[in-house]
Amino acid sequence: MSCAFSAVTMAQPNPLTTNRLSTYAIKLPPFLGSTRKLRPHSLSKSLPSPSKSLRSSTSSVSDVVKELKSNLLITKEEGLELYEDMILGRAFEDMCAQMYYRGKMFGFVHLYNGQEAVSTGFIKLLKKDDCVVSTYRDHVHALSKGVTARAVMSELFGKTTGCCRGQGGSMHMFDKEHNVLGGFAFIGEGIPVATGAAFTSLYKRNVLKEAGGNTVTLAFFGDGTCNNGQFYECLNMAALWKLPIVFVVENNLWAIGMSHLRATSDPEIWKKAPAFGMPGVHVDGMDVLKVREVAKESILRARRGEGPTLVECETYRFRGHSLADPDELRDPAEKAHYAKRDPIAAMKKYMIENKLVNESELKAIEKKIDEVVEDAVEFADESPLPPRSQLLGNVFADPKGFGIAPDGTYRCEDPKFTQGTAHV
Ligand SMILES: Cc1ncc(C[n+]2csc(CCOP(=O)(O)OP(=O)(O)O)c2C)c(N)n1
Ligand SMILES: [Mg+2]
Repeated sequence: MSCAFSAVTMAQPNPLTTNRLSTYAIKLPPFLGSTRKLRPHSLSKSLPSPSKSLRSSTSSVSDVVKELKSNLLITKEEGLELYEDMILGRAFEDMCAQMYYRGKMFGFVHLYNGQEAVSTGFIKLLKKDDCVVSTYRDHVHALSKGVTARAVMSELFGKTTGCCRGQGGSMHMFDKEHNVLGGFAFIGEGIPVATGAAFTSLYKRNVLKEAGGNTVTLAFFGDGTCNNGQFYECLNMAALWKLPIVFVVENNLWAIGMSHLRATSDPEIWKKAPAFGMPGVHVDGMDVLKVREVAKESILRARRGEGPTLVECETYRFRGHSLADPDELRDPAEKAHYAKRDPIAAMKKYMIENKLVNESELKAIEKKIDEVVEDAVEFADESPLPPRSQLLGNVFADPKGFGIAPDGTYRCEDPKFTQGTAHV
């Protein structure tokens, strides 16, 4: 499918130059389970809909993905790897919920349940040197990239054994060894960082002629984030410089309690890509095999030096926005619809029906992962808390600017430090 993306997104007639718009029937991709209908803003009633002409300019890429179905064959080993990674993500997050409610974690904690096919489908194709940039919903991206459950759990417990020595917490997973370049609490904040990482890779390859400078960066972010300016600025820059990056939108249809269909002028995010001269793809984000097919091509495109791709994965979160959210705004019918499309159950069914594995092999994986997660909790619980002297470490590029008193001691070592910093 090497040119599937470009065939769909680039070769369509330009609505600005053709008079025959009506030939290209409006075809909204099915926002599968959403019970919401697009409610036009009152202003738009009197205006011709700009999104209408945009919609008519391209056909749905989900059709292309459907055509791939017959090729969605994986080996047993690949299937088991994908299954194990998704089970790890799910079991880890379920354990986080338990630990959060037992008071072991602090601050906001955003879980990834339901979206596992996106992380697994993309990240399991990466090499160690490739980079991942995430959001505040970042635990599972870090796990898929190879950060250990111990390091992620300890980070959540605020312990020194965490991947950021307990200083980052749930929303700021960072791991140099695995090139996890951060979770980011401000939405959209990670997109320029990912764009910079992709630029670094290109610079190393083309200017410094470094061997191995062929890495790819994946930027993950949500549907709500696509209404932020940084998204557009980075699409422009990445397309202009043909950066080796894939922009992965995890469209779970909601931004906290705001429906994507109410907040976005044209809810089909993938269609924004051709405006920047890059392919845009819409894929069923509840199907790890479909995600993986699209991921393969977009990652390869980036590695071949053909530039960025925008991939919109339609997915759903099975829990509230964060563990502090009672999740009362989403329609129970919508939740039930997506619960039936659980990506883990679907993958299990696929592998068993295709006789790739038997039930007991999958059970063995589930048992192994339960042990990994239990071990992570015990490890995190027993790990030490950071010393007070670590408070300002890694906060300022030059700690002398703030953290060190004129006599050379760390200000945070002052016994009165925690009473407030204004006087120091
Ligand atoms: C710059 C900025 N503005 C506002 C917020 C508050 N905020 C936190 S999460 C969120 C919604 C993001 O939704 P989406 O991008 O769809 O991600 P999801 O939570 O669905 O994964 C907002 C607006 C923020 N974190 N950062
Ligand atoms: Mg969202």
